[in-house]
Amino acid sequence: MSTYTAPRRQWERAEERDSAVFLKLFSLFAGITIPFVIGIGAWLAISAHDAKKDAQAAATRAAASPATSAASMPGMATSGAAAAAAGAAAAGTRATPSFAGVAPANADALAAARKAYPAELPAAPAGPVAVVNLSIQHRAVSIAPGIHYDAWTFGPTAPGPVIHVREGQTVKVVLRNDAPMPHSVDFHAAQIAPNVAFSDVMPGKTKTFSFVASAPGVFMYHCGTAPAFMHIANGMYGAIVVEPKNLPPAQHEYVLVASEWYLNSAGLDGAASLDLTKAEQMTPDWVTWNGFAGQYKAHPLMADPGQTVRFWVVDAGPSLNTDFHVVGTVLQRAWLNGDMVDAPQHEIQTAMVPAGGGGVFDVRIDKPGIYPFVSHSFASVQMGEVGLLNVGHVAGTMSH
Ligand SMILES: [Cu+2]
Repeated sequence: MSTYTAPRRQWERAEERDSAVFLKLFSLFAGITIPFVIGIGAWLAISAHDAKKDAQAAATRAAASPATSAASMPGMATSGAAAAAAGAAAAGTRATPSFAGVAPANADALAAARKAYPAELPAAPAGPVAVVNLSIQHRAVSIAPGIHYDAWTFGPTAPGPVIHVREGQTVKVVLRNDAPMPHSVDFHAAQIAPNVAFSDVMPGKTKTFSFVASAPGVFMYHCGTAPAFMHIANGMYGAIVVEPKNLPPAQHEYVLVASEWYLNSAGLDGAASLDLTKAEQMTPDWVTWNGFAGQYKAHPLMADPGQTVRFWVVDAGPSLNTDFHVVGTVLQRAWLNGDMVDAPQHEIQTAMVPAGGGGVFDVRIDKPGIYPFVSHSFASVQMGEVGLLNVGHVAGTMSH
């Protein structure tokens, strides 16, 4: 017992001594640091006040003289509205109100008269090398009936052209920048050093790089110039199909690229630009298949009963996923995530296609009718991500 007690008392005494020393040291430390901390606090308060004043002044300047502000920001929007939005965001102001569903009185006539983005998968070039020419442009595009947007594009449309190659082909990309600011292209199908291949191309310049399309599936390509978020939101994306060997045949193959649009105005009278705050909050005005709300309602995709229809789906985002679903059937084959190395899954009701990802889906419909294809995340349908597959060339339409 004694052999146990004595060491314990020694330990207690040692602790008391340590406590006394600690209290002295703490008093000394506090005496030095508390006034210092108070001083830092006061300095931070003054700095925050100054920063707020600076941000407000910057926002006012951006709104007053948008073109100059945009030009002074490398990699940022050249449009005044986007620059103003960036300035406003710095000041902590809010996004513009929603313009979802805004439509002129003649919206149906405009939708019918407009030629739809071609969803049919184009043929893959023959030979070992597929040459892909992409020209980058800044141009106004139409994203819904009567709604215009100042887009940045690959080619004349957003999305850019559908690229179709075969597994194992070498893809030679020739990228020409006809826009007034740096841009680039990032191919998700490539396995390549991105700092070299995907680097910026200056206005008026061309760059060439090649990669071997060794991974089959359907992939996104997009501008990767910083901030890539803004470049994608402005329309710089498209789909590349890398067709695997020994794929079961399909009578119709359609490519669908989903994306969201975030507008700083309705886009009815003049073209809208990006509302960056709205994009950051992921509250789009429009969500589209192939860049135009509801275009395959006015111009349905066609098939005959009993035919296999293959959908090659990419979700370009920039931020929302697509939950692919065809009303009135199931996805008989579903290559989820665009994985075409492994066998597909079967009889799926809804398949998620993530932002920046793809999926390949076969349906075979025996009964004539009109079958909507949607994102079953239904807010996106409300904002335009809906089209129709007309099986058997039947009359009529269907809303969803
Ligand atoms: Cu770009």
